[in-house]
Amino acid sequence: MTQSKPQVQYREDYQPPHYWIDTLDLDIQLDETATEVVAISRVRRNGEHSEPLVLDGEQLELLAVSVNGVATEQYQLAEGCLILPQVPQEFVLTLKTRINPTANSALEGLYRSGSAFCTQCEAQGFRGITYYLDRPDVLARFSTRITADAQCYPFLLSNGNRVGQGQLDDGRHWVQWQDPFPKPAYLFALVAGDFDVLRDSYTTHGGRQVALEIYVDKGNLHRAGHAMDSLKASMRWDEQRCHLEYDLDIYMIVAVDFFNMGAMENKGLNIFNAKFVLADAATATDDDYLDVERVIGHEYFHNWTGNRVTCRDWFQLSLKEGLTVFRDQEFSSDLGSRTVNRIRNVRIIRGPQFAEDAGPMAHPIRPDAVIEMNNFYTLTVYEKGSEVIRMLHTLLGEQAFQAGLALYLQRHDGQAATCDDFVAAMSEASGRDLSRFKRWYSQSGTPVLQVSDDYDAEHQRYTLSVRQHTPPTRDQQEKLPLHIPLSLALYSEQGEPIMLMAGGESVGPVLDVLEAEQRFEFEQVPSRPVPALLQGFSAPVKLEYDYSDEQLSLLARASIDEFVRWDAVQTLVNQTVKHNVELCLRRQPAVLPRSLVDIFRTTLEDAGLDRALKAEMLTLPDPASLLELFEQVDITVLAEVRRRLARDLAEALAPCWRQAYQDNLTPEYRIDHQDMARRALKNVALGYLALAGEAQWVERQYAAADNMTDTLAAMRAAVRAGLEARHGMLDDFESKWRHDGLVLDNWFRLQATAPDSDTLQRVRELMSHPTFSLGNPNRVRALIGAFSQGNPEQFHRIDGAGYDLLLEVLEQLNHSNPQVASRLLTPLIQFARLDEARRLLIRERLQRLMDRPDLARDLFEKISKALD
Ligand code: B3K
Ligand code: ZN
Repeated sequence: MTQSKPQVQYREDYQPPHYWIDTLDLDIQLDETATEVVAISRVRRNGEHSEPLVLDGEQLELLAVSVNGVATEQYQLAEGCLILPQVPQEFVLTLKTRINPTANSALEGLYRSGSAFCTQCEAQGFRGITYYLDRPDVLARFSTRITADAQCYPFLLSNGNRVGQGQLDDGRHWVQWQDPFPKPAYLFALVAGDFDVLRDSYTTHGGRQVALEIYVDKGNLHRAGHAMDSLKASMRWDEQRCHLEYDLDIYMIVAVDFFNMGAMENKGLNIFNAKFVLADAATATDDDYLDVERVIGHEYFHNWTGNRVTCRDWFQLSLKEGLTVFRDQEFSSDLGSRTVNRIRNVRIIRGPQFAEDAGPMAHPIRPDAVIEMNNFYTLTVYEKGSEVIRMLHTLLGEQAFQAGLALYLQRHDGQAATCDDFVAAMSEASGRDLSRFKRWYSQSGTPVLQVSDDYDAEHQRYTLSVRQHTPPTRDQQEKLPLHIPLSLALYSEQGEPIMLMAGGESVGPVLDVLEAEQRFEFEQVPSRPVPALLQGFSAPVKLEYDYSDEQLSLLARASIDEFVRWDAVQTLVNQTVKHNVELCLRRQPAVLPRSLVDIFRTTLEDAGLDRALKAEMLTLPDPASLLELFEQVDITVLAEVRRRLARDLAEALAPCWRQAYQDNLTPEYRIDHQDMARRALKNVALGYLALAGEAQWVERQYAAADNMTDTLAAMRAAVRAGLEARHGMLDDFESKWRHDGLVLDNWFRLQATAPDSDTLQRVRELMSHPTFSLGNPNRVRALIGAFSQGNPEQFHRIDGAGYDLLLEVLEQLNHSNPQVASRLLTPLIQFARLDEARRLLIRERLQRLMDRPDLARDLFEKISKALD
């Protein structure tokens, strides 16, 4: 909660700390409402100066201060800090503070999750536990002694190794932890509670025996197996692909119900949102299984990219996050389908990440100015950050990339590094000049790549003209040309690949686009080719090339690269949607291009295609990415056009959908790629059958389903198509799963995203459901987040009632959990593509929030930019 005007911090202003802290010994006496923390730091002046020691601290009750064992009153308390004006060169500082974990609804620092205690310290939560130099470039060796009631809290966990424990006379017990690796405070963790524990072990390549422990709520042990398998797979993958091994004797994961985001990579003690740990056939979908694997991998990979080498300051966040997302994407791709993984990641960039670039929060992957750091855990820093790493991988190749990664980790092990350090290591290991490439770190916005071509039949010469520009963003008007890897293939009109020849020799597929305008010439091209541009989405840009329907059909059918096939279908759908929106505005009937129907049919009939890929090819782009095709559009028209197109495809291909459905039934539930792919395709077919009005398939599947994937797919099909049967299914589901919040989140989500005109009213009713609580971020995201971000049509109602609902929720969360509020705000600030009438409605509501005297920093930062 802010009282004074929120301050902007600038990347350029970075200064090394005035003091170092080498060790921190914590003694934490846990109590639900009055936890006492004794923090003993060895402090050392950094260089010659007479600056005071300024420690960060929030919501703390200071009980005692001593320097070298002598109590002192030579200190001042100011907003958010404790100042010690005159301190020795080196000394021991002892602080005693008191905190109230039960009152902590923001879920940052030390808080209660159900009946357990847990922590979340990234980015700046540690200052809610004690006064400290809460910045990532101060690395200390931590030891932690936790004392708590033995009956309520039999497990007392922290980072590192357990080095002592004991029982006290008053029914309390204690455990002492020691972490041998120096770390910044944001990686500190503590958990106390009663759990079931799944235990296993892993022997590293180098022979270290590592105890693996997963802590879950009592009764959930049978849902932890997949997380354990995923952890072992992650450890193996990092050894095999990156030659990186684990470095402690124990690795713990704790699943909690109250968590602001997905999970946290605290050293040796990951804390997870239970959503990304628990999975069994009865309660988890195929996608949930993949998500658990991905997030377990992500947090594990942070042990090297994040923990052993951390960030110098928070502006460098993408140094660990972009790189670790790239690593988890590679992990998922090596274990499953590379193409399907790529498609899913690209959908995120083209939809919500591009929307972020177009909105008031546009920022480079390494931001320049921040008010509230939690606002910068964004799709840009994470997902676009990962695209930047992927481009490096594309430019360098696997071998040089791995050499660069190894050099970076070896050079900066135990340090807090910068993005420049990373690029320098990549450049040195590969010998490549990456100076222009570095602009990807400093420039915000979505670059546009305009490509045109020319074929000279007489000389068999093919020329590509490439122009790049990045439209101005709110934070940055001037943009410079970037180094863009443009992956290209050429096909003959018969669909045969044409070898790329330039300067008399065969050349690779990746063109280095470096200038605002550039031409690339290819020789010995026997006929006018069809170009497959930006293969694999080789750069996070918007591509503009005037493809004909015939060219796209050819690529969709014949490209050797599976991603290109998917992308061609998407482009064809995008072009159809754009055209139909124009027709609709002119009050003319929509069209269903023959080429699109044919491509859908040949895709379904292609026996050689992976079924999971087919499922992706036959899925229409989501509304968010369609929105990005327009400068401005009436969202109702867009939703109507999309729905109409889906219905037309459903009807035009009804026999094919029936066939695909029947061909892909799985006799029993198995979690392997083949069966998951079958279910994915079958359930896409089911969605179309429902739209074609064939309710019997949906009802039959719901009744017979023995797994959550099929159950939810049937419900989703019924809800999306507005089938009468949806009511019975939803009621039945609720009565079966009322006791399980995580499962019931699917039920909230489905209803919140229903196309029905009374959805808003339904969402209001669901807010009074016994399992719903504004205090639990998972519930809030499942109901309010799904409605406002996953149901653009109903959320953006022209009467403004959708906005009012979100506003009410935000006003409450502004007090209790600003971080969650700030994430929910997204659809209200991303109005760039909306029509004038809706923008006005939104602005008026934003202004109401802005006028609040108690507006949290998190919301202030975004709203002030949006209204600017
Ligand atoms: N590093 C954490 C995210 C922390 C978010 C703080 N608001 C999880 C992750 O990216 O792995
Ligand atoms: Zn991360």
